[in-house]
Amino acid sequence: MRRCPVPLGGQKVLEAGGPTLIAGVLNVTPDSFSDGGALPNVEAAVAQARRLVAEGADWLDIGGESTRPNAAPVTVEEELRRVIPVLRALRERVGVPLSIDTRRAPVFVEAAAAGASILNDVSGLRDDPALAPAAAATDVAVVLMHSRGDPRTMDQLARYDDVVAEVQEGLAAAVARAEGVGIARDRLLLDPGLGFAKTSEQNWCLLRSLGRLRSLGLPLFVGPSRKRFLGALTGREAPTERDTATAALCAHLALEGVEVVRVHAVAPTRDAILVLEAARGGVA
Ligand code: HH2
Repeated sequence: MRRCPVPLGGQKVLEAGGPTLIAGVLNVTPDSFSDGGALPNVEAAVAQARRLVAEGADWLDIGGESTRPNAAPVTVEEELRRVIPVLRALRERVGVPLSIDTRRAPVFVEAAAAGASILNDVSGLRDDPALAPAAAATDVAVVLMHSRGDPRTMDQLARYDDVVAEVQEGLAAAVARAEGVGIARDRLLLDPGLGFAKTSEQNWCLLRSLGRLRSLGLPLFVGPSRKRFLGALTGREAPTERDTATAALCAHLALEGVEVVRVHAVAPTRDAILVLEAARGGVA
């Protein structure tokens, strides 16, 4: 069941029954788990953004704080310093919607003014009580991700009796937080939060049960890219060696009807989705 279209900013909408969109990751951080330090300045970020769009990215997700396990917190000032010049530069130069991957209201507010039309909050509006009202005051779409604790504590919090039911409950609570401050339901996307307070087995369990998360009636956004559970399965130690695994999983997710996948390497995922759809007769 697709509850679309979701407005993504500009002319772009997430169409009901449309193709799976690819959100390309643009991390302007020194310490992200797979690409930290790769984009040391605005020019490098713009060049990478253009590459991702040329490879087929439908939107770009800009983040200035690593949320990998045990990542050191950054100050709001530092997060702003990292993301705002990049958003300003991209607004004029790439023709796709921009999301801001942040847990903090002041970063969101400035990011929205600088061109972000989507909020991607890995805390599902849990961390900063000022973030939900700030988002409600705009017309942005909001990705509500399930997580527990914070980057320092999440690995210890991966304990569930029924991971799918508990993630579903957590997402329902996030939807209630959004609706409670007046964010319309048709602006929301839901994300199971792979790797955020989840073991490999719990990630696979969620991936096999996306139908149950669909019962909340909202589009799904899934971010498997280069994560540890893919390394554990394939034996690929280096996160950058996990793009084939990522692409294969994203092609499966596309066939499952997932509306958006978030990836670092856009080209392999785009090709894998096209090939699997063609082989299954999904495209002409
Ligand atoms: N994963 C990461 C960051 N943001 N947002 C959503 N909605 N879903 C995800 O699965 C997700 C996310 C972690 O990946 P990355 O940005 O590459 O790493 P880091 O947090 O180290 O910057």
